[in-house]
Amino acid sequence: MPAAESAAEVLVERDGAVAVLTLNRPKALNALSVPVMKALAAALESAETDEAVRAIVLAGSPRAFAAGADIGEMKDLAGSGEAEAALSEHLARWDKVGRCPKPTIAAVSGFALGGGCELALACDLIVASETAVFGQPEVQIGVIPGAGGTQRLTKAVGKALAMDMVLTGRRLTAREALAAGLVSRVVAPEALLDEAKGLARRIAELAPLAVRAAKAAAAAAADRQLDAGLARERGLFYRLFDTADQKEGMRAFAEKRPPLFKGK
Ligand code: DAK
Repeated sequence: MPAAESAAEVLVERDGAVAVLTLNRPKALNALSVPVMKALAAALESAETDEAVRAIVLAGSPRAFAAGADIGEMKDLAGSGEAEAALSEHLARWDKVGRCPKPTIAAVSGFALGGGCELALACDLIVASETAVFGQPEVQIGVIPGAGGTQRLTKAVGKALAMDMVLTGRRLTAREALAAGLVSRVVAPEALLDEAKGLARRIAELAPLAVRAAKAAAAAAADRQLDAGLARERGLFYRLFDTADQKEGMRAFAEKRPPLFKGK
């Protein structure tokens, strides 16, 4: 991988053994559209296969790590069949992050909502800026988290807080996320990238095979029964595309008005 390479949607920077992948769609708060996730998957793959890369930092912009999957791309999907056909390849790219064998660190500043929160949760560690805001607001637009939020969030913060978040869309500040065990460090906004890179460099200096084994072993504890939970979540997510409330919720967002849900 070249030392510095910039694609439109994801910027790739190499700093020694650390690859920094930066989501770069700031005007849409890094909404995770198909092109963004394709670019991220490609950048991740290249960092994974590059033997000189020992740790990966995933970052966003100051205002948003990512405000979720792109609602515009989903809002008119006619039903569960169409949603699954249209989204499964796109959404499988979230899984790539969770399955990456190298240590991954999310550097979160600003909004990490919906699929953005799930992307951060799929990383091994989250370092947050004091401005970070975490949430799973999908229920406010007629769906549920579909990229692991109901599973990984519950494992990270426990049932009570996870239920509060997924049932109401409650957001956590960086300090609340630290107290809840969702993130491991909170730093000033200007220190975020240095902190994440420093952490990545520290990991990159250690014995690579031991690091990989440590990650695999810790993941086995954290991810116990994850696959069954993910499959259940995914099935429920797609089924919601058969409802009028999903259309109403997403269209209302696009039209910048409050949704009117009817339970249909
Ligand atoms: N999608 C598309 N555009 C978005 C967006 C999103 N998620 N979030 C923000 N934007 C766009 C806005 O439309 C706006 O565009 P313009 O109007 O300027 O063209 C621009 O970003 C700035 O946003 P706002 O004007 O809304 O900025 P505010 O500061 O007023 O509000 C906000 C910021 C983050 C509170 C607000 O934008 C917001 O509520 N955004 C939506 C958050 C949300 O609901 N996220 C969850 C989306 S659903 C799956 C994988 C993934 C997923 C599902 C399944 N599988 C593996 C099966 C994920 C689903 C989701 O993430």
